[in-house]
Amino acid sequence: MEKGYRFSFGPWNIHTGADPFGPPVREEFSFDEKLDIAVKLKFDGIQFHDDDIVDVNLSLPEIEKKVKEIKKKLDDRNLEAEFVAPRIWEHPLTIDGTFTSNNPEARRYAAERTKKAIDIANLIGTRNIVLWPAREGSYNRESKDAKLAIDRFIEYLNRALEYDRNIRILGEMKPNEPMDASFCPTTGHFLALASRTISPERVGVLIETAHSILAGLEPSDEMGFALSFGKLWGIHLNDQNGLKFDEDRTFGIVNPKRAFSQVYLLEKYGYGKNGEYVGLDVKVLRTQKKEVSFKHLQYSREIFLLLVDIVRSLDEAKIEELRKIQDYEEIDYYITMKLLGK
Ligand code: XLS
Ligand code: MG
Repeated sequence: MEKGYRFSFGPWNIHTGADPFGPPVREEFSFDEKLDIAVKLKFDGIQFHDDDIVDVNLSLPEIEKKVKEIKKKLDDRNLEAEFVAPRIWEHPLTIDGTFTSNNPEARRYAAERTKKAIDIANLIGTRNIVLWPAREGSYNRESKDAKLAIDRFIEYLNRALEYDRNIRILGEMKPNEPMDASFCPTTGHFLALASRTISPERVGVLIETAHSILAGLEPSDEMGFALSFGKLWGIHLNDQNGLKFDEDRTFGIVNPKRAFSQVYLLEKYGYGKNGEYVGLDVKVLRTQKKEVSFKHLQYSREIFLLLVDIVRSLDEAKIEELRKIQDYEEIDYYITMKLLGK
């Protein structure tokens, strides 16, 4: 814990630099090395996809054995699994999505794979299931039925909630990529959908900075929305330079003021006090050499903590007063000067 916050990242955040347009440019760190990097950089938790932990095609006893081994590696390093996310978007059956696919086999696959992810989550010691519905959208409007897609989305969530009465689902919504348009593009959409499930109290959100920006929204406003509903159970902090592809840059590196706004709100409403992690989802620049390919994690954490200091140094009464007289020019100047160290 530093300044009251616990930090996490996923093993995919340290990678070889392969992208849709080119091959790897660095050697992969081993799983154990990645855990050691987490310890060295003072992280407390690891985020997982189901298959980051174990080959999901193994038999149940084999899965149990393997997950136990991984759990021991975490315990030995004083690390915790923050969540498990079913990676439902890579199977050949799911080229056009899973639970919204027109192919009933793909829909069945989604349900089964998610049950497996839930079993793995239980074994690794977390009740948090993160759902990024990668391909649950369309390339062109008439390819799928947009109303039916939402009904199927709810049915999928219900099956998971029913399968295990203890898990919680954290929806991580994203408006596009790889699809042209996602059926459930934002936090608000997902919470509306959650209210129609069999256990709305076990459905919340994980908000990723870049995803909000890609939806043309302010990440801190999305966070405020979820906080007001008591539903901000996870975050993926990063940064993004406008409406492009999902860049997953170091937190605060593109737009420090936007990063500040997120920390300001998280700090004000006690994010983390119920065990929530400050999660990162950041990509290494392709140009980094292997031995310096985790600076994005180190600096994201560092920038977050520096912003916490700035937030804590603010004269809240002054901000309240300026809000009262509606002198927003002065608020902007005050905060900008603080960010510039004045
Ligand atoms: C992709 C998502 C993904 C999730 C985990 O855009 O951010 O990485 O965080 O499935
Ligand atoms: Mg993410």
